[in-house]
Amino acid sequence: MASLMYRTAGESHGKALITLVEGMPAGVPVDQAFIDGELRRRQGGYGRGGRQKIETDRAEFLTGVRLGRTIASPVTMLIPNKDSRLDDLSATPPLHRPRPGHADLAGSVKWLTTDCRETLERASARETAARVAAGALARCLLREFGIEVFGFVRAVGQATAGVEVTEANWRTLLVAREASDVYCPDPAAEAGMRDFILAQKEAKDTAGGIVEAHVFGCPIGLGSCMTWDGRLDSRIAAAVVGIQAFKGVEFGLGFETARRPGSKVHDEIGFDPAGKDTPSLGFTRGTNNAGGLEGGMTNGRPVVVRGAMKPISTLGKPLKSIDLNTKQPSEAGWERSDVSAISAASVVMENVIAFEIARALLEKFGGDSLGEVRRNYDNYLAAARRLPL
Ligand code: EPS
Repeated sequence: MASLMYRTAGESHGKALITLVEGMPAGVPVDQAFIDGELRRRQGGYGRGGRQKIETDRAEFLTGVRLGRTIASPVTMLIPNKDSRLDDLSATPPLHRPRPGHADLAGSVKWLTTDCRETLERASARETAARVAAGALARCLLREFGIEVFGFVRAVGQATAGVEVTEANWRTLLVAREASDVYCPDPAAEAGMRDFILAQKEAKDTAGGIVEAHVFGCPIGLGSCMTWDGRLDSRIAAAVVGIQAFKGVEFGLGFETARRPGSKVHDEIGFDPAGKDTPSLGFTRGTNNAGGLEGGMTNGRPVVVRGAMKPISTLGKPLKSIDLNTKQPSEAGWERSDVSAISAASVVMENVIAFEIARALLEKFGGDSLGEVRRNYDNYLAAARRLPL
């Protein structure tokens, strides 16, 4: 049985994006409408450029699924690029003037070329569609165990959503988020976010922001403190900072924990027998400053992650750069892009986190079929409830 992993392939203006997912157990119901819905959500959001009017992303399953369920073989999904023009030099001409903040300069030197296009086509955030497909497929498995993920835009410019997300209110907030074209469930903050993005558009500038995700329903003990790369927070951090343009990640109270004394940080432990049949086994916490992770393991509280995205590096009013062929000063290259992709980034973060949770779930409860995973999951929770054995 392979451990759960995924790879992607594809360039922004190539024929298609491809996702390969290995290690899914047999029998997981594949919710095509949900996966395509996540792909559609990733295409949206205030501040997107012209490309999203061209594409209608949809995952075509090439392998690994029969009659709507996984069959344990590697799953491949194909997302066609309608704006496919990589082999047409007039449509995708060489770009010699690297954009500060983009992969252009480092990639061109690394691969010994002065044509930044060879790097930028793969570095492009278009590739995140393939990651969303992987994460959304993983969520089909997570749902079988009552694990749900909710992501949204927390801050853009000086506007910050004031909402507190809880297990009790997140579905209501989801409805508010769905009604928001910035993917922010706080209407007051949303207006400020939109204003900031519009101001950048008018100034031919760009915007980043902060996105947040909450994972509900994880049993205690996913991840491990035994190895650095078995720590679930380490994996989630890598997955989040691995998203194009992400520069930071924090969990729960995050960087603020470093400024406070321990008594104002750590979440005191209680027990409520009424909750003993839930995945948190009845252990309670008054606060969730740890963001649901202690010692690199889930502790029964929601996993809370924030990611910081820098502004898009293709500026309508280009920054100073040089021409790689002449080494003379020049403006950075410009081509069609987004003013802000922060709403899309919230969808991407939600789904890459989901994939890491699913990977940890299968490491703990792994089996060749969904039924076997479920039995392992149930046996573990039953044993944990019986403690002390
Ligand atoms: C991107 C540039 C733009 C974005 C793209 C990321 O593409 P284009 O050059 O075709 O206008 O739209 O993002 C997507 C295509 C997407 O689907 O998210 C870049 O340079 O990173």
